[in-house]
Amino acid sequence: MNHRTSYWHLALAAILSLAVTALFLSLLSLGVHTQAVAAPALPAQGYGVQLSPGSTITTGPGTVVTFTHTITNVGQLTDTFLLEVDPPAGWEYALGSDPQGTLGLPSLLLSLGRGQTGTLVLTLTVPLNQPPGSHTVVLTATSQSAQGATAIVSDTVVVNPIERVQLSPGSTITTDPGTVVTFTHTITNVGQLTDTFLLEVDPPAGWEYALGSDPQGTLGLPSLLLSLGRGQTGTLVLTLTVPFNQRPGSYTAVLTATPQSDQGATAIVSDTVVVNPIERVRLSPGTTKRVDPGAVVTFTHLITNVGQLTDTFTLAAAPPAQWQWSLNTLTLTLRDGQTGTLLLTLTVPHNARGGFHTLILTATPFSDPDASRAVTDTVHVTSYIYLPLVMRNYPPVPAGTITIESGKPTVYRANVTLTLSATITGDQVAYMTFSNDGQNWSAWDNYATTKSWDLVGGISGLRTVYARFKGSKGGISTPVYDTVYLAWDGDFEQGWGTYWSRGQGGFSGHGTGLPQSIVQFEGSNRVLLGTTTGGDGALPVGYGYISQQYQVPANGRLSFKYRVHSRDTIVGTTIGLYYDSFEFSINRAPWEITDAERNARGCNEQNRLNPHQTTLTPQGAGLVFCGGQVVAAQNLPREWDSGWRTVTVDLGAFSGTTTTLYMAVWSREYQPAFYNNQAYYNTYTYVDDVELWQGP
Ligand SMILES: [Ca+2]
Ligand SMILES: [Ca+2]
Repeated sequence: MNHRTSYWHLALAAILSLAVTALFLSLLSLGVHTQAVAAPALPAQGYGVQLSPGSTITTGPGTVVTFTHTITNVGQLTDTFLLEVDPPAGWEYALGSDPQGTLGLPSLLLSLGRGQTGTLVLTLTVPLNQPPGSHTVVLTATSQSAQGATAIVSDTVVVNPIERVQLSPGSTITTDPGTVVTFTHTITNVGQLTDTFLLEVDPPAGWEYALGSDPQGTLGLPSLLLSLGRGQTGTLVLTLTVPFNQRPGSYTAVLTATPQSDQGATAIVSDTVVVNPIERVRLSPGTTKRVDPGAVVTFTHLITNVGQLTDTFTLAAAPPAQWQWSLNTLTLTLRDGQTGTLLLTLTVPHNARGGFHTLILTATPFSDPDASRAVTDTVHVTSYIYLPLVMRNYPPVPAGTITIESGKPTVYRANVTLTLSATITGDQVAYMTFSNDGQNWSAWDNYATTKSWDLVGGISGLRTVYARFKGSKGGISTPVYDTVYLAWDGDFEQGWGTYWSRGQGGFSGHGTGLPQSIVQFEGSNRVLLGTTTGGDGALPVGYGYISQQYQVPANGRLSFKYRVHSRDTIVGTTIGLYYDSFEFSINRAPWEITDAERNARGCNEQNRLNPHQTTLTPQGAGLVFCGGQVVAAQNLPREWDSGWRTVTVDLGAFSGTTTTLYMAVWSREYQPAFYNNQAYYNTYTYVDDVELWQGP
């Protein structure tokens, strides 16, 4: 169909379906035209026309595209507009309108009343052999009453290359790390001739892949050449191997087919692999329990470490809003393959609505927070609509909070001050009771906002205190709790206490070792390792140390202050042997540490000695760092004071274990003249504020 037949077709439709209207409009158009001719002096601003903006369509050769515009008579009077189209060279087109226009070949005349809007439909046929590119068609509307009143818009057709090859669309597969996935595509030669296609794959970085075809292609590693007759369809099989250590996420492989007859007519599709997190933890499924309002309900779950290593899991619950809950533990360390038990206790509010309420329990592995798992438990609360409201809320139940030692992360002794806050509606909070384990409770005390309390004994570690409150009418709150880290006598203000161990010994079978004491220094009690007095030639030889065991919580951190004073060198700059040092180690006693380990820990490197305001992350038992100075022999003795330094030690590698920390000072000599407490150049160290806490 050429543009003329299209045009006639539109005109014929108008005549057949709207003959009366068309006749009327034609007469009206004629009348306006006559008026314009009769009154050429009428000012152009009395007339005006607007066209809606142009747009862009992307298509292939041989297709038909349609652009629709609105045309508005924005003049003061009825007017007739001449509509003209300037298409790309050699393109057929047709223009129709609503209301119907009058034929003015090859253009269109359209009459519109003042303010009236019409619709224009421009149809363009892209030639079959049109090269790819962008082509513009211009549509002009010109007032027949005032020649200056004109509107011009452009539409754009972006022509794609001629299609020669088609690939079936990509798809998405969800899988686990370490698996192999397969995507199958069809490839069709939609060109006019037999053609050969170069098939290439762009896989996610680091992934292995393979590409096969039916019919068989020719290997052109790392690509494939496949010949297909005109209209022939083949099958492509893309195999991707997800690496074992692949992080979770969405990954894309791009498959490209390039016709060798026309390299611009490439077909491209993408396949997507969604990689699940590596499974590290498994929770037994959720259950549903039916209970009355006010009831306490317990859900039991088994948690299994299905990862490859010992791991610590953080447990969290998302209960219905306003519901109180507790878990028997908030962190749990399990060996690989080990299973633990979780007890989740919920208190259904007295005013809970009847029906189903859900609770989500989440376990997050410390080793890989992306691999958390969640299960949902459901509480079916029974409705008792016949119960009087006053009965359902009787007796009133208090709600409260407990804070240990004003919220400090660490305390140094078992006796702490608890701060309490409780409220109740329709009653008074009258009593309170406490527990160190949530099971054995103290006798009811009169309610007060503070309470002196003793944490449970045992070695340094995490402590929990629970509280319950009771109203004068007998309503008892669910337990609330707070936690604190007990680091026994880490401030030394009350002496060594029971949990610090200390000792001393010689070096290479000589000397008695160094003393350890608690001294007043700068206004506070500090540990002194070694002695501040004693002359050259009469100083002790050997080591002195302090140590303590800690039950390390999940994400445990230890910090302390130290200050080294030395007149000696830590290591002989020519002979490479160690003289005087301060040494901090975990699960390895001072006398077990070798010079090779000291070298490995940087004790002979100026910039690794005496760490300050830094976090060290030991991966296992052994020496963590050294303190001391490096001085050439000809410069000895040299007075040196490190000043107070603070280090934090990330005990993550020791989570959930009982761990022993050692701090030692050494005085070493290598010649018989100085053996047996005849050492030169004194070294001593202060230590204070040994704290245990939980990291971020
Ligand atoms: Ca102190
Ligand atoms: Ca010395």
